[in-house]
Amino acid sequence: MVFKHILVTGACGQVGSELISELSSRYGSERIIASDIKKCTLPEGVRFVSMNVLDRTAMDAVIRENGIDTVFHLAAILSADGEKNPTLAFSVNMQGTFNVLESSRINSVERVMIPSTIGVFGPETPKENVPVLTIIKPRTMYGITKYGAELLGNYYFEKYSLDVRGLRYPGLISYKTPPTAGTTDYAVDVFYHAVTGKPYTCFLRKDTKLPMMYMPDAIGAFLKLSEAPRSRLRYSMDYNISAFTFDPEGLFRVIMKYIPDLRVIYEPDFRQKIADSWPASLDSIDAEKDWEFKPEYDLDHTVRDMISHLRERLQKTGHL
Ligand code: AKB
Repeated sequence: MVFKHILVTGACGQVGSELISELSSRYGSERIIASDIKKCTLPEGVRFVSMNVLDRTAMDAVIRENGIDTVFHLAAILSADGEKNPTLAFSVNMQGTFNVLESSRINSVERVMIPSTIGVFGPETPKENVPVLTIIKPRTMYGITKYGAELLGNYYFEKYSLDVRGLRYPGLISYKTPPTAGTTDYAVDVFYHAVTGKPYTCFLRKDTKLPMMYMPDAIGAFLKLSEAPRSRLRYSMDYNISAFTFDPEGLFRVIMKYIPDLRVIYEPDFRQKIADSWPASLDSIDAEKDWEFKPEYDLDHTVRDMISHLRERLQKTGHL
């Protein structure tokens, strides 16, 4: 399938900003409309529309007037911010997703892509090698609403044949747009500290194992799923994917191979409870079988790439 007119919600976030670059080089920037509540820097030729996903009237107009056939719905409140403001998380993640699905159905959108998360799992979920179908009893507002979004997506596929697809992201490591609102963000923050020679205070315990992935693999996987023949997909919204697992101590050890003077202290805060309710590793076998998911970056390669890109960026902007 060739996507003709693509709408991306949450385009300025950690995933959105990198997805937009890849979409515009693959399909052409003129095919893409980036939407968010605040404008950000976008690749040349990508049009920005200021849109709140809670504004259904505005969403209908953007989709209809631009002949949108594909929506990448990334607008969401992440786990840590969701615990600070559960009401906002409920509105954006549930009502926002419902608006996208309903507007897509009414306006004949062909495909809707929605990322889910390891946040849908809870303390009763097995800790290791979690399969797609398992015990799911999230305890955070983020997890509850993202699981609700998974169920909604499945419902729209079964009831209305709207081609909705999604995958459960692990923690994502990236250097282009710093994340600010999640529980796995320590695994990004620490690089900024390491590269600039500042000590790092880690908000998780040193033995907190979580599944993780480098951003190029996360974007590659999302696009691969979006392009896969529907007939090969056994699931709609809930493919598990992950590249590797580590705890803070393990990550810092690898960083110290390249930056030996990194100093870390541990001061776990409210995010520890969130992380403790999530699994340590996922089983990606269904994604591998159905749409050939195959991450390229292992942890060492991720760390080397992060350090060199961050150094380059901070030097360019005069921060190093
Ligand atoms: C978060 O920490 O909230 C996100 C996630 C795992 O979905 N990065």
